[in-house]
Amino acid sequence: MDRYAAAKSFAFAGTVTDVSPYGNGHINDTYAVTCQNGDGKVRYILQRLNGNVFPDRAGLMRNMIAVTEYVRAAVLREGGDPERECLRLIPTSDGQPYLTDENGDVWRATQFIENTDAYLVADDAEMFRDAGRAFGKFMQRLAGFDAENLFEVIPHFHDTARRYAAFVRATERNAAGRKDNAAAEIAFALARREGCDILTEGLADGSLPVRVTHNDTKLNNVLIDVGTRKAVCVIDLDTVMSGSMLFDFGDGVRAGCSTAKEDEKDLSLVDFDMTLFRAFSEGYLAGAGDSVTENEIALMPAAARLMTLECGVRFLTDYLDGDVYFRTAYPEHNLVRARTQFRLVERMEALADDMKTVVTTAAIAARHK
Ligand code: ADP
Ligand code: GN1
Ligand code: MG
Repeated sequence: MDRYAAAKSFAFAGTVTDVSPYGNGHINDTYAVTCQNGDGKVRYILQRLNGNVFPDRAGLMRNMIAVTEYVRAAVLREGGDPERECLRLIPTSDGQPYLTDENGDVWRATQFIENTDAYLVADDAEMFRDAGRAFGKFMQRLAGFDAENLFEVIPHFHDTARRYAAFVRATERNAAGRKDNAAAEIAFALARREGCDILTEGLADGSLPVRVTHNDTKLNNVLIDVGTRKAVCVIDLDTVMSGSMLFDFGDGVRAGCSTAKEDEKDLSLVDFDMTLFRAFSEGYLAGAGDSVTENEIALMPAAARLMTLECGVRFLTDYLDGDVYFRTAYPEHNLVRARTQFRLVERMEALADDMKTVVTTAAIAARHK
């Protein structure tokens, strides 16, 4: 089904006049739908879910329905505006929460949260602090949600050891014949395999609490108000599953503390920004509330490095496999992305002591509020 036919199947206000590709997500096909409603225009977000990445989209949508209902109730209790602070699914014209077309593709629609933007790089530390607060708050709002009720959309999503095993298999398969082009990056990754199970081990032995986490906390998965520059709404709920707070904190740092875009080709522009790290750490802890444990705090710097390494390994794996997972714009795209991640890992290794000091200070500040 094409995007116009899909858009016309939803219970939008008014008549669909435009359906255009929107945003910078790597996974789903996202469109902005414009509808003419009387004299005004209303916009919606329409997405075709990636069936390769999400084989069980019915389970994914059950999660999304349950999570958005739960977050909406929390926003209402706090006196907030659920229309802006929480995604709302728009049903199809025949009252279904999403559409399955004749090819088996799954489409969903939500309200378009206007006057917001999704940023690839933070404009400044205050914006990034508030993004951190929003992601921490997201987890805090879901603290009472029973993780047992969540379907495991992508099993072992942040199991770095398994990501490494898949990576090693990809180097052996060399499916796209690209192994020689990536020799330096492969060596970089292999040299850092040890200790990659600290978070999964912590969850397994109970030294890290199992929480409901977002699992994809990159900066462009939180919408920022273009006027106030405050974080308005956490989006991209596809990977909400049980996990560690450190997945969310670490991935947020990975994505947002770089001085350059995730796919910057000029590595001399890619550095780890300690001011942004301080801001995100403070924001995240303030949002997450009192339940954060000492052990979680102690592992925050290591988690930032590990989630960055993991993401680099995933990009490199996809490069070796021939770009079968992440959306790419050119043949070297995944290799370029892996390089920026590995550059950040190197910088975090050099800055490890400073990162510890920042987190310790941020944790003390959060406790004294
Ligand atoms: P993906 O899984 O492909 O990353 P996302 O759900 O993150 O898909 O959506 C991709 C982009 O679309 C976001 O980064 C954001 O720019 C935009 N977007 C998604 N939902 C909304 C919304 N409700 N209102 C405004 N923009 C949105
Ligand atoms: C993907 O969906 P998106 O573009 O927000 C990926 C994340 C990666 C990220 C890297 C379901 O996020 O895990 O960290 O790209 N999402 C999925 O940019 O694999
Ligand atoms: Mg996204």
